[in-house]
Amino acid sequence: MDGRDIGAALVGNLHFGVMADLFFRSALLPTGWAASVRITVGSDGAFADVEPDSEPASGSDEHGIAVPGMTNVHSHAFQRAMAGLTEVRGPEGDTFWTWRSRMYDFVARLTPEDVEAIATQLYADLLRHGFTSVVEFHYLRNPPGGGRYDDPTLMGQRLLSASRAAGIGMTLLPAVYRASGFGGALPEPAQERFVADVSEFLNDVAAFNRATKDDPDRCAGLALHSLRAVSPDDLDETLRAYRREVPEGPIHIHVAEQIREVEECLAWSGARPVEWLLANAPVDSTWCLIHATHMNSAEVEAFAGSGAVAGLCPTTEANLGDGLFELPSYLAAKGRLAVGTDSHVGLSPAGELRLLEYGQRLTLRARNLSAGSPGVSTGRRLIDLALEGGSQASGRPGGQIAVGCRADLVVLDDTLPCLTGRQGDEVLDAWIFSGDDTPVGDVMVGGRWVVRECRHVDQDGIADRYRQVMTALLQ
Ligand code: NGQ
Ligand code: ZN
Repeated sequence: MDGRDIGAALVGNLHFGVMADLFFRSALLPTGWAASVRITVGSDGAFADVEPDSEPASGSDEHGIAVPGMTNVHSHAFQRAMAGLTEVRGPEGDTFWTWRSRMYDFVARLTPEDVEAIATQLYADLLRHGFTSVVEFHYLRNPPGGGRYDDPTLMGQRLLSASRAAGIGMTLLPAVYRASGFGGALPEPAQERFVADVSEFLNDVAAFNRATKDDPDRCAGLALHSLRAVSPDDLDETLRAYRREVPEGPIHIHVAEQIREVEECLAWSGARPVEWLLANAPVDSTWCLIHATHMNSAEVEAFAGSGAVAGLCPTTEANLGDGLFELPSYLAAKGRLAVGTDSHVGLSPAGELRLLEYGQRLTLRARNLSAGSPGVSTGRRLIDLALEGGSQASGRPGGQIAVGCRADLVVLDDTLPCLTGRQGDEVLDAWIFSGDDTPVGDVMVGGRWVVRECRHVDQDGIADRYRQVMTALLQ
């Protein structure tokens, strides 16, 4: 069953113009927690009506606790297939850079069919944990060894197909990748699968914009892989052309993830990566800076003031030995954030937010550091920030259960032990801080149920295909 079939099956049961008529014991609305909430979804897949203190309509579904669906702001889908395969110590000390060599070896074998099967399984798993959309930072562009596919956008089209099959919302960002180091150093042989001319990347953006034009659950944008992979001239040329076509489209870039990257940037330019980027690119609220781990206090202030979003990926950052984001000072400066699962060693919003807070607790030896003010729940604050920042960075407004927004929501099952007796924000704190079992019961994207009772609606078919692909890859 693909995404379209899921929708057709559902519309068939309801009267014309309404895709779903739902009732929740409680729901997190823009105004806060509300009880006895009746929600109608229009045939366009957007919320048509949200009524607190209501009675359930006769025949309408009754559910537990509704919270807005969250955007996963950073994904390289293919890396999911390597999770757990890079944890054996190598001959020298293992680092981000030795991991990257292993990743390049793995990438060398992947076909478009492999990537589609891996991405579909990943997206189904992300949905099961409560992400309703994903920003795919797409740089595995060319065939093994280099060259071009007949359709140079093939890999990106496969990612879009995977998102449709799983039923997850998507922002597809083709990533400009031109160089192997600061200042335009020639790419390494292993990077031939990623590189192309600036004009080719701009064609990718145009093609993905066309492919998603009539799809309210998908859109395209632009990524710049990193300041290591894009020289200042290429950056200027790309941004000028992109802005002519898409004045408000999202722009994402990896920045300042590793100390070595900071040192190389300083040696090249005299400035640190975040400092250089803010001084040399028009960073504003359409931008999302991925990781931004290593910042001094001036960079923290300037980044927060730009209105851009910090795309934080705590489980991958921990796995790769990156370091800790400057969270307290960034939040004090009113910085915006979102979370992503990046290499997919974690799959859940709760897992990312928990590690974000725990990293700070471990280093600062204190508690509830993200909450900001007395009386505020840590889980609520983190979820509010990630919903708002995720929606901003995705270029697809949402992250709210409100009339007119896409009907993306997550139903937490309050019959489970971990949520027993929890009220209001305690539900969110229990979701994040009570362990690994996910209380996500059902998930809706654009008005379609894609997860029911903890299972993806096409779980078995997706897993069969994934198993075939992985068995062949790993033999
Ligand atoms: C990536 N991943 O593009 O997959 C990168 C590693 C690089 C993360 N930065 C490659 N987590 O940065 O050169
Ligand atoms: Zn990344």
